[in-house]
Formats: sequence, structure tokens, C-alpha cells
Amino acid sequence: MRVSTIASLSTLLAGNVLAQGPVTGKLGNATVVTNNPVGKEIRATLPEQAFWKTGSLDGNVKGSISVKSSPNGVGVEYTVKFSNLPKEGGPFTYHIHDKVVPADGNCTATAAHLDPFVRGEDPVCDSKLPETCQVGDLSGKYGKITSDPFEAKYHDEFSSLNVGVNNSIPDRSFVIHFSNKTRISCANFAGSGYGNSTPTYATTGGIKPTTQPSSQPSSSPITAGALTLSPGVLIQSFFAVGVAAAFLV
Ligand SMILES: *[C@@H]1O[C@H](CO)[C@@H](O)[C@H](O)[C@H]1NC(C)=O
Ligand SMILES: *[C@@H]1O[C@H](CO)[C@@H](O)[C@H](O)[C@H]1NC(C)=O
Ligand SMILES: *[C@@H]1O[C@H](CO)[C@@H](O)[C@H](O)[C@H]1NC(C)=O
Ligand SMILES: *[C@@H]1O[C@H](CO)[C@@H](O)[C@H](O)[C@H]1NC(C)=O
Ligand SMILES: [Cu+2]
Repeated sequence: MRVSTIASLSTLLAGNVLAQGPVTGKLGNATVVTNNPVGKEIRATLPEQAFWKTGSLDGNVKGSISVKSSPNGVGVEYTVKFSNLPKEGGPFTYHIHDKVVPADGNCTATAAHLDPFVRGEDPVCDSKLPETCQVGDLSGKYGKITSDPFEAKYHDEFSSLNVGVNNSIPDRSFVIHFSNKTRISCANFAGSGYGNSTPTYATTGGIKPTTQPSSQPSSSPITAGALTLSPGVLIQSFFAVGVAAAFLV
């Protein structure tokens, strides 16, 4: 196809989309949460073992998502940290998923993104209109993981720290993906188990057997790279010198 044809086709498509307004949820735009419990904070931390291991991934991606209520109860503040990412397969995405990770660490069992307004994944949402995005599509709304280490802080109006409501985060999980959507790792929030307070690790959901942490060679602890989880649980560092340098394009 000629370049000019492609150009006019995309003009036509763009015009069409504009005429119909942005794609939003079948049940409308996400509603702003105004009753978040002030002073509440939850966190999900990735486990020691990856769900999907590639050659370059050393142990697992290190990372956590913390969700804190805003002083006025409207929306939440997210603090997202990732490092030790695979060298291939980026830019990586991450989302709040609908279901929790079961004790065996099967990231596939977390189902799809948290999407109470039935927006769907495709077409990808416009980050300038976060109310039109899936509530759980954090990288769609606030940016993909494009560096290592990666850190982002942002305010999201559509997440609830209350439990058992359609946009609740505490009773869910998050998943980090390769750009091709393959799930790399996942974790639950708060004391809900997997990745945080459970010292047992994935058997990789039938994808590849991994060694249990107890049978791993115990390297001398590198305090700088160690990640403290719930009291007493210490993940040993898998950082090699230099891994922290940015390598993603
Ligand atoms: C959803 O929000 C978008 C962007 O603010 C707006 O254009 C659209 O009319 C809204 N749709 C509904 C159904 O409220
Ligand atoms: C997705 O990308 C990862 C990393 O490059 C690779 O290991 C995996 O096989 C890919 N999955 C599919 C379905 O292509
Ligand atoms: C992981 O979860 C998926 C979806 O629930 C399921 O189909 C699959 O069998 C599970 N894998 C294992 C190894 O349990
Ligand atoms: C989700 O709950 C909020 C608050 O109760 C409500 O306004 C909204 O309509 C609900 N959305 C769906 C899709 O059920
Ligand atoms: Cu996801």
C-alpha cells in the first residue's frame, strides 16, 4: 500500500474516532472515589521467584506497589517501584488484576484487569482521559515501565481502599507483563498472602519448575539490595553489580 493511501486511511480512522468520542466503559466512565479511609496504606511486593523466567531474568523482578489514601479521601496515591527487570521484552506493563494470586503463585489465575465499567483492553485507552480507562490499567493510565530501576508516583481518583466494592484494590493483586502480555510475576496486596507474607513461592503455574528458595545457594547477604517484606522475611539479593544501570530503550 502506498504511503499516501495509508496516510489518508489513518486520517479517516482518526476522524471517525473523534466523531464518536473516546471509547469508554460499557457502563460509563470510571467514577471518582470520595470515601477512601484516611490514613490507610496497603502494599503488594513481588515474590522471590518469577512466574515466567527468561534467560536474562536473575531471580525475579524486584518491586512493589503501595497504595495510600489521599488526605481528603478522594482517590489514592500510588508509589510504584520496579528493578532487576529482564533485558528483553519491554516496555513492561502492569495492572491491578481482578482476582488474587492463589498460594501456588499462578499469575494466570488472577484473571483480567480490574475493569468494573467493562471498558476492555482494546483499543488502548487515552492516558489523557484516565476516567475512560480500565480502573486497573495503571500502566495504560500513567505510563509503561521504560527504565530499570523504575519509580513512579501518581494520584488515581478511581481506586478504592475499601474492601468488597467494585473498584477495591485491597482484595486484589497486580501483575507485571512483557510487552507481548506474557505475565512475568504477580503479588497480592496487604496481608492477603502471595508475594507478601507467604514465604512459599510459585511453582510457575505449570510453565517451568523453579527451585524452592530453601534449596537455593545461600549467597552472602548484600544489604544494599535486600528487600524487607513483612517482619522477619528477607529476600536475598539477586543483584549483580551493574544490573541496576538503565538498559531499556
Ligand atoms: C466519558 O469521559 C469522556 C472524557 O471526559 C467524555 O468525553 C465522555 O462523554 C464520557 N462518557 C460518558 C458515557 O460519560
Ligand atoms: C513474550 O516475550 C517474552 C520475553 O521476550 C518471551 O519469553 C515469551 O516467550 C513471549 N511470549 C509469547 C507468547 O510470544
Ligand atoms: C493456572 O490458572 C489457570 C487459570 O485459572 C488455570 O487454567 C491453570 O490450569 C492454572 N495452572 C496450574 C498449574 O494450576
Ligand atoms: C461501582 O460502585 C460505585 C459506588 O457505589 C457506583 O457509583 C458505580 O456505579 C458502580 N459501578 C458499577 C459498574 O457497578
Ligand atoms: Cu495485567
